[in-house]
Amino acid sequence: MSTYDTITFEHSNRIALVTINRPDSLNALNQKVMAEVADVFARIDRDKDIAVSVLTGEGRAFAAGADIKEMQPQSFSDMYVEDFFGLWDRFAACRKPVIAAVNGFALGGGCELAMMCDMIIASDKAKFGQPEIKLGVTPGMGGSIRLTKAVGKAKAMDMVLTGRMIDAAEADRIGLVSRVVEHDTLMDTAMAAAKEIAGYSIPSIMAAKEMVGRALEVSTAEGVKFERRLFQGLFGTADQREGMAAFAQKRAPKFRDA
Ligand code: CO8
Repeated sequence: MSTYDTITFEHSNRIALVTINRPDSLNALNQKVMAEVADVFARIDRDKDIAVSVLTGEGRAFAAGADIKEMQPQSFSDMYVEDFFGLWDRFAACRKPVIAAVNGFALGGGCELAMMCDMIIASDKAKFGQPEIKLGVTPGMGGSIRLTKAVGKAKAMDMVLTGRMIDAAEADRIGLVSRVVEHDTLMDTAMAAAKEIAGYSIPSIMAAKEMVGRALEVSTAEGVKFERRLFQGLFGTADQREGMAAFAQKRAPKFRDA
């Protein structure tokens, strides 16, 4: 059951589905959306019955960016002292994987939100862009960092400096998205990927997210060490013994998230 105004939240079979629900403004990300997304993902993080989430948008956008009308009158001190966008860090800190099912426009903060997710599955109608330069500003929710890490300097500079939109095929070609699928199959594909992940052991799912995320932050040597410690740590779980025993006995594993 949803208890939110700007998003909907449901979960079953270890999968949460969160939908940004301001279709009239193309799911523009205002303060309330940010607070509600941060709140629901803190719940998801704590909920032992949820392994993975899918995040999508209602209507023809995933999110067309931060809410320009809400931002327009803000001053430097409003933005800086109040840390106007700070709660998005809480979403990015969710320790369980999030699949972005990008159903349409993912622009500005919307593209940045998709890039905070762990996989991006895009409709063939999706459009990505960092058009902030057209508004006299720049990306502000991690876009300059995450986009550059995802697609390299040449494409990131092109998108950030010109503000041009790219289609799903180009996003796929440059490595911005995990998969592109026909629009009508988007949610089925995203939910099927989530179902596959949800069938695994939560400790290994969380460790996998943590180590791949760390790969973007540290040197190869540090990352390899970090991966090894987490890998070794999983040998303290019953699910490691069960997973490997099930393979040897040619049966499906019964994971207990322990
Ligand atoms: N903010 C507020 N309202 C929006 C936004 C937005 N980002 N995007 C669309 N809307 C509203 C429109 O104003 C319109 O409202 P109304 O019906 O009341 O006039 C409604 O949504 C429908 O939009 P359009 O009529 O413009 O629809 P079109 O199909 O003609 O155009 C576009 C679709 C191309 C997506 C167009 O709406 C557009 O260019 N939107 C703005 C995209 C943009 O510039 N995004 C970047 C915003 S800045 C940003 O994200 C900064 C991020 C870093 C800070 C962190 C923030 C959390």
